[in-house]
Amino acid sequence: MKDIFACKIINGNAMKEINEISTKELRHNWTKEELLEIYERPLLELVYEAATVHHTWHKANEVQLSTLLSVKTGGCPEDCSYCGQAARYHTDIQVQSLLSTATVLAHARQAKDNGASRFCMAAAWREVRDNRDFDRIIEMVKGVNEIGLEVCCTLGMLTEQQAIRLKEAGLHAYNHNLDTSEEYYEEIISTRKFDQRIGTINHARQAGLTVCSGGIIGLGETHADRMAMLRTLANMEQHPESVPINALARVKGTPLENNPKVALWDMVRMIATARIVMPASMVRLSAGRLEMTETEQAWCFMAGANSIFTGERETLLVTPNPSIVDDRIMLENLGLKPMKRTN
Ligand code: SAM
Ligand code: DTB
Ligand code: SF4
Repeated sequence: MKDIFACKIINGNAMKEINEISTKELRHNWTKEELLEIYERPLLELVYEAATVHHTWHKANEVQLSTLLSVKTGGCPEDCSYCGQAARYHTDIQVQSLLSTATVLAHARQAKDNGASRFCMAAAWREVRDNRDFDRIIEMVKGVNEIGLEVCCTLGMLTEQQAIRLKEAGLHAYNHNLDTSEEYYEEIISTRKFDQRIGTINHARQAGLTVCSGGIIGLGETHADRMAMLRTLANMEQHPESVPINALARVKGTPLENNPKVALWDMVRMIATARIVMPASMVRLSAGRLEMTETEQAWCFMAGANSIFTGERETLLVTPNPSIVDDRIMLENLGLKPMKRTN
């Protein structure tokens, strides 16, 4: 009896400690050591803590459904070694110039009918140019906003003026991933610098857009690189409102096509750490879901992921993604429901 009582007190104290962690204010001064210590905790302890933080800050039975559409595909001048859309690699993708506004809006309506609350338009551009294509993107942003979806764009580098134009058209979020750590960056991309990524994120912020920024694991980086990337995000003056965590989608013809598949527990640890250090943000389980079972994805939701890309096209940009039917079944099985718009 005495032992059981003692055990209860110990559990009570442990719970109190976790609750203190999870109700603390947002922090912006994480050290690499702290992040690595979190990431390397015993797995179940880590997931338990991340789940506690998740439950404290969010409705843990809700998942944001975001539909991704590639509005301009392939032919990109950059050399991102993971990307199937870089013109210099010989991949099997179908190059597609900028879609018409009508086509994009038809996809957006379909996405809304399928229960999505967010619509993300992606272009294989190095940067936005002030030309007619950008005028068309502005039209698309207006149209998607009128349909009643939270609009996100990912168009490459951006000036503050361009970000302001997007904001005025009704854009909600700008996606610009760090992709990897500052230290590992030049191993993966040589045609731009890590600082330029930060510059674009700052331009989006200054224009009043929300920021969606995360990265990819499985590029050959170390665990310390992963934590360095998360630290850059977590120590921003304002945390990105959404943090996509992608497992490398291995595209034939790219320099990383033969990289090993990302281990599930690495994905779980990455999501859990992101959840703990940026508790108020949406953490998106992004590329890599098709190679995961429902059970494996459930671990990611348990670890604090609360957003996915889904849609009737069954693709991300150029690689496959689970079907909307399979996703519905999964959400049903896990007792998760689609989140309503956040704004
Ligand atoms: N061209 C723009 C840019 O790079 O910012 C926007 C589109 S780009 C495809 C958006 C993001 O998708 C990249 O920053 C990267 O994080 C992710 N991505 C691209 N290819 C990927 C792959 N093969 N596996 C996982 N994530 C990938
Ligand atoms: C993000 O973080 N992941 C998405 C979205 N933002 C643009 C893209 C994933 C791409 C996966 C590989 C492909 O289909 O090209
Ligand atoms: Fe171009 Fe973006 Fe792909 Fe890099 S990630 S090659 S910038 S489309």
